Amino acid sequence: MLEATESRPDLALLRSHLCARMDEMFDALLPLPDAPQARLYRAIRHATIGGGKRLRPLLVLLSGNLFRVTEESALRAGLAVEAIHAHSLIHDDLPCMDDDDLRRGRPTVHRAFDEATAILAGDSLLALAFGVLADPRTHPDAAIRSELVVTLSRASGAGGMAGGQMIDMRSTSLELDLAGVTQLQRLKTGALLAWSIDAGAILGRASDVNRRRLADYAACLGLIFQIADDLLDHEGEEAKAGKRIGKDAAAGKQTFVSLLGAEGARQQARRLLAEAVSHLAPFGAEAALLSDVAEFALTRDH
Ligand code: GRG
Repeated sequence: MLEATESRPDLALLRSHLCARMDEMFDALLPLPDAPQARLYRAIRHATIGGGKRLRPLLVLLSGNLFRVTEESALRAGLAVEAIHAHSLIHDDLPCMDDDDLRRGRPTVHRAFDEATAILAGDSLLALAFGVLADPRTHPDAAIRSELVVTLSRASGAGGMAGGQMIDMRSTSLELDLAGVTQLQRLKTGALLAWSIDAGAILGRASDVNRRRLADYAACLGLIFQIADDLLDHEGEEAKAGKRIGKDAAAGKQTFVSLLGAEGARQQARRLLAEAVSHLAPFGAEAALLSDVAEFALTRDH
């Protein structure tokens, strides 16, 4: 997918190949059984096939490429993080959380099926992710597979994404300031993005110093991504976003836009973009696509 070419590969083209590969891989992993639980499989397939920007697998692929990781290893780690991401979206959309009816331009899982099926679909995806990582096809070295499992468990659990969601659920009453919103988003959104970048480095046995450089890039990327999300929620178009917008403001939640203003948030994102690119400098031209991803995270329209 990322063959060496004279010119820099196009990020949009790469993403479209990756979207197709992710769809094929989820399809192969989730054949519909001729059994009473087929409804659960249909719900999981609804949440995983045919949608999403696939940003997290893209990050695994690009980071892994810096350390000559095989495509199969990177794609399998990418599928694992995408499964956790899909789990989080299904549960986040439930009536007890954000109560959303639209996701990726389609009905949310609990609307297309029902709440119990949506909870089970989310649970199944969480389990699927760790099974994929622990499978020897992801990497022949058990120590590497174990590190992937341990780090993804931290990134997605109470000390990471789920913890961030807990702060988010309480954020209206907490009246967070900029440091508080930054910490919330570092956990809720940033932890999985950071894991995606670290996964490529883990698979490629990168040095501690290179892992640190990529972690610094990831910290900036997570904030850029969230600021863009807040801007889209503030001034984007529902049809393009494929989800309801303006919900955070309606719920009285603090966001980067409510705290900095739209122009202030945009300026902050541009500063973070320059910083993100500076952390990639030691990797030279090989990291050009990671710079492109940071720019895409800011300029995207969905
Ligand atoms: C319920 C355990 C649990 C966690 C929920 C991360 C999270 C916590 C919920 C996800 C919902 C959400 C709106 C998160 C903010 C991050 C964000 C903008 C997610 C959407 O990610 P994209 O834009 O989505 O990468 P696509 O559809 O492109 O995959």
